Amino acid sequence: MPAVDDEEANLRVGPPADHAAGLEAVRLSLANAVSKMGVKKTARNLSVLNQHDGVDCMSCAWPDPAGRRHTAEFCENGAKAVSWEGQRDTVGPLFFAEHSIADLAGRTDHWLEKQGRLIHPMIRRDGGTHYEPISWAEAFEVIGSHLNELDSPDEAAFYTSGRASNEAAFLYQLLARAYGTNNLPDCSNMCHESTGTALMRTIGIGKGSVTLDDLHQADLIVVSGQNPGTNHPRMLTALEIAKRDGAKILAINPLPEAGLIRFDNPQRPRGLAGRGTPLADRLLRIRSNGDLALWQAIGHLLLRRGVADKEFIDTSTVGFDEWSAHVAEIDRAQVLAATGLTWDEIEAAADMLAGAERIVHCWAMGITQHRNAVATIKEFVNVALLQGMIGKPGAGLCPVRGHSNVQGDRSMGIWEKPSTLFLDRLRDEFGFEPPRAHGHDAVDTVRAFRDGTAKVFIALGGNFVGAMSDTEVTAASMRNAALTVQVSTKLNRSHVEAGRTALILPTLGRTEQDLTGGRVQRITVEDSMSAVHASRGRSEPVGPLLRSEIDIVCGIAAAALGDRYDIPWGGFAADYEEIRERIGRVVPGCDDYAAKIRGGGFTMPHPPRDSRTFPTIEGKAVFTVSPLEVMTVPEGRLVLQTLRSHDQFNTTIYGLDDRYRGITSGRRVVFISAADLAELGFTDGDLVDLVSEWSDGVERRAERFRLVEYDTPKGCVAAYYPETNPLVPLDSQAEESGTPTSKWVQVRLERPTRAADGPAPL
Ligand SMILES: Nc1nc2c(c(=O)[nH]1)N[C@H]1C(S)=C(S)[C@@H](COP(=O)(O)OP(=O)(O)OC[C@H]3O[C@@H](n4cnc5c(=O)[nH]c(N)nc54)[C@H](O)[C@@H]3O)O[C@H]1N2
Ligand SMILES: Nc1nc2c(c(=O)[nH]1)N[C@H]1C(S)=C(S)[C@@H](COP(=O)(O)OP(=O)(O)OC[C@H]3O[C@@H](n4cnc5c(=O)[nH]c(N)nc54)[C@H](O)[C@@H]3O)O[C@H]1N2
Ligand SMILES: [Mo]
Repeated sequence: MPAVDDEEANLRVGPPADHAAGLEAVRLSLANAVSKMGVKKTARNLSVLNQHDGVDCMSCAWPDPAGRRHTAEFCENGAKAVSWEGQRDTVGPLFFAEHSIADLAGRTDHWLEKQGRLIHPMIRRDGGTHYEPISWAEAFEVIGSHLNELDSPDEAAFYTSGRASNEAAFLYQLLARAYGTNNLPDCSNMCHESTGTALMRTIGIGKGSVTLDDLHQADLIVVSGQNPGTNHPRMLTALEIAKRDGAKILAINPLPEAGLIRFDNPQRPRGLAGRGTPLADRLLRIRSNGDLALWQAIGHLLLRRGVADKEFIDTSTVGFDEWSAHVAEIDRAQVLAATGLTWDEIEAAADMLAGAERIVHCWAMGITQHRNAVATIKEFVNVALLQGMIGKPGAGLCPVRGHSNVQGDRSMGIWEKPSTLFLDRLRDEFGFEPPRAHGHDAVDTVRAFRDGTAKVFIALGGNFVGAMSDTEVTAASMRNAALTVQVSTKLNRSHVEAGRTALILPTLGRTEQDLTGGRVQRITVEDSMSAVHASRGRSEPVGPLLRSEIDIVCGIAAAALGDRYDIPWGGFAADYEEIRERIGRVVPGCDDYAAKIRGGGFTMPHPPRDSRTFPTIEGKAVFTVSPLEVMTVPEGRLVLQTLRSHDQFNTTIYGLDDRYRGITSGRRVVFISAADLAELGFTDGDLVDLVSEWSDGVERRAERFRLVEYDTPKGCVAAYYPETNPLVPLDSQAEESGTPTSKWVQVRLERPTRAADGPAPL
């Protein structure tokens, strides 16, 4: 029996939870940590998590409180991330001798990662069936010679996942640009790219404008398209603090996510006992992609009620007249069709905004991964500008980032579209002329390998094949590469769907002590609210051959560039302070970086937040007009959103449960409304294939999912990623930002084509 079906054999479905966290979460996180790491390592790792001079939790980018911290300043899912990294099992040469790549390719993502930590550099030589051990020196030579044989530097791509430290990211972009390309795709391209695009245009900087204090002081917090109970559990503490001071919460989500309803804070005695604090005062159960229409309607209603911060609009913005003329003419029927809400519900939401003085708008993937995501975010901005909610205490825009250092990586220059200012400063510091042409983002990278115009793929972390859309196309494009290099901690899909020559380079995790160059090294990270600080791992590395990401980047750079420029790669690896000195001279907003880090960290400047100055072309904040378009699907078709369970970190599957949604021991489920079940002639428990439909006529199929009757709006279904990534067409992208539309895939349901004992899908 194949691995996939085995894993799903015990799938059970129960009622969803009505609140998040609590005692159960503490019990589960500790039991899990001890089983993975043992008692001593658990104590060592968890006691320093998110503490001053401790380890920055790598589970998400939520900020740490400024003053006094709890002794347990982490959440259930942070503890899972730490245990997963700290796992004692290892995957070395013996494992790879036993398992051919073809064998590994037949395993699930869960199985692959569960095998343990990678501890030896490995190579699949051209034509080989297995990975074989290789020395670090030869691995670097292989990379150097491949890079130096390319016809153009643009035939290489340098991918980054958002866990890389600022130091590693800074050197990595330096390597790519000194080598000669801006092909620096990253996980942001699949994540908050739409946010960056919308905010750059409207407020002049692609980052959120709030601090944690602002959240605590807000009197209304809007949470759109986000499931904080699972993905940013420590945000619930901030919501609870704000609520205690009288704040209201407006949540907008197709699903009644447990963490939006009630929070049972495990860090407080009351939380341990009861069912905690009710969170959302109003939960708008919006249809997928209804948000643009909703925010235009809210803008319309606020204007009609005369709500406007006239002084702010006059002094600090442009475009108000055009925007207000546009939303004055709202088509109610269109809004109701798009949102699936009643007009009364929308009025009630507008009342909440009209009655508030300090509003924070939060959002995540439910907003950014849609075709019109950029327009939707611009609409939040319009409403925030109308009410003057930027650059004042207790108010602002709060895109909630995913990976723990995804924002820092961007600050450090991981971007395929770098600014002229950044490149000029890089040139002045290092004395070479960086390439100016924009590079490939994630989707363009797949296209380039598919079409053979790119040949060498290097990944600083992540799981490009597992995380990207259109899995079959992405996997085939990577198999087309002459060389793929994965700097990784654990085995994943990208190691088995790899180039003709393929390298796996094992690296230290953030919880591990980094003694590169014979000294205790720290790295630095930036959180979702632009606070930058150091992190230092404490536990002993799982193997003696592991190298830090920084050391690996320097090794690649030395092999590829030799002494082409006067860049002291060896010196950087020996002392990370040297890297921080350079960051301070190159990265805008990071003056005296090394000194500030030694002093405990700092918050990056943000002109709109700090002084209501807007570095846009107009020199002011910009109201923008977006046509209202209602996205629909034909009769008998459904809109699929692909999301995370409570037991995964992106493509890393910790376990097969989704406690808050009532799922145990399985992941191949589709959440669907009773009305759709009835209309389409299915019942709860039926097995179906999901078939996505796209204008290219290609049939994309994900097989054998169990239907789960669930409280989701009619026409809108949900299933987990990455299992559903084969359904997202490569060309289905957000306008302007290029993000794959992971929250909007048109599908139909079919009775399974494959018998239970047929060959398994991936
Ligand atoms: N434990 C854990 N933590 C994580 C991660 C993880 O996988 N596990 N991933 C990290 C990363 S990289 C990221 S980016 C974040 C992701 O954090 P989230 O954005 O919370 O992640 P998703 O699971 O994709 O959830 C999307 C939410 O948007 C809702 N939604 C879907 N479509 C729409 C829509 O059209 N409109 C509205 N209003 N809502 C919609 C869904 O119902 C769901 O609640 O979390 C980070 N933190
Ligand atoms: N359908 C669908 N697709 C999506 C999404 C979705 O909601 N739906 N979400 C998208 C989003 S928001 C994101 S951010 C991307 C995520 O895309 P990625 O960031 O590429 O993927 P991850 O699953 O986070 O990467 C997991 C791998 O990272 C490696 N790793 C872990 N820790 C470290 C470390 O410290 N150093 C190094 N070098 N490697 C490490 C391990 O080998 C592990 O297997 O996926 C995107 N894809
Ligand atoms: Mo993300």
